Order: sequence, then structure tokens, then C-alpha cells
Amino acid sequence: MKFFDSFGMNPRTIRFYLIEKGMDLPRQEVDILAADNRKPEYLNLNPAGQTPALALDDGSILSETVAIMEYLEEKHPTPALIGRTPEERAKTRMWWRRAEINICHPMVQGFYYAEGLDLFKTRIRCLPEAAVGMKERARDGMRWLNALLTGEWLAGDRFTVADICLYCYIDQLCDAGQPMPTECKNLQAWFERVGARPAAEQSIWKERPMGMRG
Ligand SMILES: N[C@@H](CCC(=O)N[C@@H](CS)C(=O)NCC(=O)O)C(=O)O
Repeated sequence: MKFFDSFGMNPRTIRFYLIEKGMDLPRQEVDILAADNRKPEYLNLNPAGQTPALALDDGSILSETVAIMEYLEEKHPTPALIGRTPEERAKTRMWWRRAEINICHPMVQGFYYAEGLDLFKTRIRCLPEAAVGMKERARDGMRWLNALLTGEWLAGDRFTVADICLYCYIDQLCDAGQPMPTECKNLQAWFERVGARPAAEQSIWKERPMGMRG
């Protein structure tokens, strides 16, 4: 296997996950700031043109952060970061999807349409007029999640991929125009708990473009 890695919340999610699993994979770095991921050499390998990607031992390429983690988890089930039973796995996937749909996706759109506009306007369709609304939708998602958070982690008493994924988005963008609403005390406490795990620091990319931890 080979992990195509770069700056950014999605590859950082994989780095965080691998550290938590105690796994090390051969890595190849891709410079997404220089748009190397949009050039033929990378596109021939991964036509979807983004990071992360995972080259499998049969020579095929897997992309999408969720699919990569599901694959790695099936290959290396312990320590379980999705769940040990069908019920645990279903609950993790419920929280993972909620976090992605209600917070991560609007957050990253808000970034593409504002702070990230210069970098992304030639790569994807950007809607600068929607930036403020997307950021507000993400903050609504944070308020919603804040009210539902009762346990230590998103899925209750188990630290899971849902925590890793949401943390990497919030940590990258909270100082880039998308602070957590101050009234979200439960979410803030959760964020600090995830941030105290050694993998949070260890997974940060070596460079911090625009000051971001990606
Ligand atoms: N849906 C993809 C999104 C991947 C993604 O947005 N990757 C970013 C880095 S965090 C990227 O490659 N950005 C550079 C670009 O789109 O040109 C996933 O979940 O893996």
C-alpha cells in the first residue's frame, strides 16, 4: 500500500487515524498548494484529483477519506475506531455522517468561497456569494451537535473516526474565519479532549499555509 498525503483536513484525518491505529504506511507527498494534484502525473493515478488516495497492493487506487478508513479498518480491526459490533459500527457511522453533512461540508464550502477562493476558483466552481451562508450553516450544525453531545466523544464512550474527522475540519478552519460559536461549551470541551490526544499534534502538516493546521 502507498498513502498519497498532503496538507489538508482530509489527509490529516488519515494521518491522525494511522497514528491512533499504530500503523505506518509508505507515503508519497503531493503539493496541493502548487496544484500538483491537478496535473497529469497525479490525475493518471487518481483521476478524482484530490488527496488522500491509497494505492492498494493490487495496483488499484482508492480515494475518499471515508472509504480509505473503512478499508484500513477492515484490514486492521484493532484497536477498533469504527466499532467492534454491528451496533457500534452503525452508531459511529451515524455520527460520522451527521458531522460531515451538518458541519464539515458547509465549513469547507465556506472556506472555498472566501479565504480559499484564490486557491480554488480555477479548480472547482466557487460561489463567493454563498460563503457567509455556508459558514452560518456550519455554525448551526455546531450548535445542533453541541445540544446532542452528552458523552465524552461523539459516539458516547468510544473515541472513533467521527471524532477524528470533525476535529480535523474544525481545527483547520476555526482560525480561518470559522470560529466555533462561543456558547457551544460541550463542543468546545470535546474539541479540547480530542486536541489533547498525542495524535492531534503529531498529525499536523509540517507547513501551515495561511496559519492553518491541516
Ligand atoms: N471527498 C474527498 C475530498 C478530498 C479533498 O477535498 N481533498 C483536498 C485536501 S483536504 C484536496 O485535495 N484539495 C486540493 C484540490 O481540490 O485541488 C475525500 O473525502 O477524501
